Amino acid sequence: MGLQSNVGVNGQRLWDSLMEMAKIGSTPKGGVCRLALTDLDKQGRDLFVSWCKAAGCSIRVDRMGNIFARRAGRDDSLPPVMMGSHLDSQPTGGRFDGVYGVLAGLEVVRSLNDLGYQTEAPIEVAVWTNEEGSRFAPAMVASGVFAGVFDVDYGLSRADTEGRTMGQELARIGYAGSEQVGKRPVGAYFEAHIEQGPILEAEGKTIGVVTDAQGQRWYEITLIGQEAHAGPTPMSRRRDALLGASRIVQEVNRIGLARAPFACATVGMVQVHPNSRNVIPGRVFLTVDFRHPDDAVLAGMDRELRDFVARMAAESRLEAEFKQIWHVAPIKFDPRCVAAVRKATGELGYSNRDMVSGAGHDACYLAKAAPTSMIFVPCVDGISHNEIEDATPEWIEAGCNVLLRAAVATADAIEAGGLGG
Ligand code: HGY
Ligand code: MN
Ligand code: MN
Repeated sequence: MGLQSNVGVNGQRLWDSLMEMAKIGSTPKGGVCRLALTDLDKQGRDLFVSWCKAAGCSIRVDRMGNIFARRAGRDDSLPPVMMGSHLDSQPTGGRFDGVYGVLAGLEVVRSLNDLGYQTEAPIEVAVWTNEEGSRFAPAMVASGVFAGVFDVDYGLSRADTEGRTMGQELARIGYAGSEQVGKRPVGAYFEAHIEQGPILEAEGKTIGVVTDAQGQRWYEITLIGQEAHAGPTPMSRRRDALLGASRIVQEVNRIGLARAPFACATVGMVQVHPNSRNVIPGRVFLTVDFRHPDDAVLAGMDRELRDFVARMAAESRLEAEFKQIWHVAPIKFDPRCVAAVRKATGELGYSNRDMVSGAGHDACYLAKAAPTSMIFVPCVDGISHNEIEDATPEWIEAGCNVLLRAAVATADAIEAGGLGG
């Protein structure tokens, strides 16, 4: 039992699979646009399922469209060791965000097949629906249902800006599975992902041993003023919703900067109505994304934003609808899984450092359902959520080698009660 010290994954095969998947929804600057539950997401899912079947896996799909490709273990009654991530992307997404964790999991399966190695517990590769939260909010909603954070009706009712729900879109693309969501034991979960920030590359480190992930709060704010003519309407009489929104954008940035270096504060979406150059905007919808590793600091950012919006709206004679649509607290990954990643990294001799994840990941919710941790690899210039997102084949292979070792060692040590009994 146990992998020989000189075995590893087939980095070229993994790279080729990533580049093949990147053809689906490819965009002009080398990225992808594969929004959740679109026809392109379906194409990516179908390709992944065909590869898993070719690798001898059985396939299950649950009611949230989460896909599980399973490789049998010697004792199939044991809870599986799961790896995975997401295939959906941002509108200007990259070739690695999410896809890397999914296809690295598949490469682990393919490598075990090459080695003729059967783990004690089964191995599963998971694809979580709508991790990005771009088309449907909130992010990570399907892994959240799996972890029992949201109920399945809430998940299926999430609607896009055209009013199409996840339930309708899952049925339309043929991924409305019948399996109940979650409610089954998972021995451990490992997610490989690009860092999506600059630290590993700047420090010349190959592996990020992820110990924690920061918390997030997402808001939707609608400001209501009054449409009026841009010409005859005196400045003093205006109720300009976009002027109000611009003040919120400034304040969001100030709240983040006031808590440097860890706080993050972003207004990513602004919809102006009627969006006509000679009409004073009567209505503006905007989103706010707050992040911090400390939930108490995040709560302070929340209070400051609420107070500011109420005060600014009153002063500007605007109405403000203020909704917090999501809060995920900071999480600590399971020390046993972190240790498995650290041990595998050490055996392989990769330079490494501990990290707190700045981005949210499905692993943040899986951590509520099973012992979980993550493996980061660098990305070029730390750029992600951008078509130019890039990584080197060496980084991609290294992270997958760590995933192979950590997952196999864990699957061979799983006892009926889960990791290490
Ligand atoms: O927003 C995030 O952190 C992730 O990319 N969904
Ligand atoms: Mn991701
Ligand atoms: Mn992302």
